[in-house]
Amino acid sequence: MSSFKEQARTLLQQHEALVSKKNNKRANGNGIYDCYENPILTAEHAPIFWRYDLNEKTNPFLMERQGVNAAFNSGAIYWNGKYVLAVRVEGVDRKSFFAIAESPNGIDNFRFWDYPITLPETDRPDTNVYDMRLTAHEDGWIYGLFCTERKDLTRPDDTSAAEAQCGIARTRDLKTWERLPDLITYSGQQRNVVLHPEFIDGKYGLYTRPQDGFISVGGGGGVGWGLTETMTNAEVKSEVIVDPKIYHTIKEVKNGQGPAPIKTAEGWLHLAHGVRNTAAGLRYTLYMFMTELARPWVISHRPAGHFIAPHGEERVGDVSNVAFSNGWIVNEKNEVFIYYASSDTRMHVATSTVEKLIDYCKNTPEDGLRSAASVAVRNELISANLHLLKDLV
Ligand code: M1P
Repeated sequence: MSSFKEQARTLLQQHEALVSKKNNKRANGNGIYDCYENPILTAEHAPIFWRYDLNEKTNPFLMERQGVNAAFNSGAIYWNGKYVLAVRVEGVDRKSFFAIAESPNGIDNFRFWDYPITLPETDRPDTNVYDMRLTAHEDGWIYGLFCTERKDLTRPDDTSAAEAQCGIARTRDLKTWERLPDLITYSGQQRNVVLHPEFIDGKYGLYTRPQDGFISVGGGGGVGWGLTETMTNAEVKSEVIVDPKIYHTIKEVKNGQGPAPIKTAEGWLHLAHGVRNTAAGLRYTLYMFMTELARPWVISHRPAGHFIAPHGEERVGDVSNVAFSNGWIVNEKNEVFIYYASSDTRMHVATSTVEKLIDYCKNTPEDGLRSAASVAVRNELISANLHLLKDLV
């Protein structure tokens, strides 16, 4: 065999070993969810044939011709018994695109479909697309709402000036996608827009995140809520902030809805990200809240603090100190698979159950917003526990 063939075969074998690696649960979970030893998707999970020209004549050095930089912020859906992610894949050219990866068990063996999603453009082409939220809506369509980023044409001399808006596409098979006009709102820019899965009085409900600038939300921000008559020309005429950013909390600088909420008998479970500033830069963590069943925009339970924060190796990546989620899955056994990315680089899973997440939301104290209030609520726990200790040791 030629050395080219041998090298190519080695690449394929190494890739297969990575993709088929078993992912074991980590010991010593926190009772709320379990974490796993390995990331479920990385840049190296991208198929070899996406990256290398495998023709010896045109690529005698077997060079990686089109490198992949990261695989992160993935939408998720339970689809024909498979755990399916719409992954944000970022090439080394910094352009993101969406690609479907599926797994038989939700924890390992995620494999990309052969081709990334071919996403039609609008009349104003996207420069970059990312962070798709998948919603199987009761109207029968699967919607993918994502951020479409374009140059801010009002600032032609600033090569970093960008504009974020909500792009919308829909599909019935995750293969063929129909692009719809971008969402119209009256709030400057938008990112982290998520479609609620059920009609509200015959209208579509959207969680929004109004922002004044591209990175900074400015005077805007918070998780917003609005209604649109149609998704084919979606327009939210008025937005209300249902979960504001708050001083000296994990969502002090900005926040945003994660995936579409999960419906339970006791209300809707929500996952979101909150951002605070530090001397080392922004820190993104995930938090949860619950909303009323009939009014999914009204919060009923607000556990304090973060639910998932980047830990260990997760803390380092292209944008360090970031945990971000835009996808989770509940299966027929009410098990919940929380897909989160670390540091804009790779994907992980944490598993829990609907029952545990409701318990977490209902029984974790709210943020008292002052150190003294935090001490008071911790003292309640300590005094209730102290006389129980002797029975436990
Ligand atoms: O880099 C961290 C995240 O930053 C943005 O999120 P937000 O709009 O809340 O600041 C997004 O670009 C997201 O993709 C990214 O993970």
